[in-house]
Amino acid sequence: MNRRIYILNGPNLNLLGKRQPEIYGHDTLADVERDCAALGAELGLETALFQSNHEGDIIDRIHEARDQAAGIIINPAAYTHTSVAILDALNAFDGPVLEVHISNVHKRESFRHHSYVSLRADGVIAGFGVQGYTLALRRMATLLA
Ligand code: DHK
Repeated sequence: MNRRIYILNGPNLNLLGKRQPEIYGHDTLADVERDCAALGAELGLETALFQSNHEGDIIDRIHEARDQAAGIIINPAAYTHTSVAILDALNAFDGPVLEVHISNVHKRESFRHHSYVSLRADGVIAGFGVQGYTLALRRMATLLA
């Protein structure tokens, strides 16, 4: 069985560690990639992390996941709150989908309180910092067991 997990990240997350560290922390996306790969090895999961600032690129990765990945962990960043197209793409993926937000979006501006992706996600993590990615990976291992 395919044990590959796609970890997809939306706009501005390439600046993780440099951008508003008081909100998003000091760890970089490379740190997240390394931590997820290490935990994935323990859990018997192969991780593949992608980031794009472009909605269509994220949709293309979700389409690719249909036959390349067993599950998707996604932080759509600002597209969380705007993208019906990403929701539609996730609805065309059969495996588990877990939604991650580094910050506690519910403690922030009201426009961050609504998520299109939550209509598809099997679970949501918000406000756990970058630790949310590894927590989601642990949950993914349980869902795929
Ligand atoms: C990241 C972003 O870039 C924001 O647009 C979201 C999310 C929250 C996060 O907390 O990871 O509103």
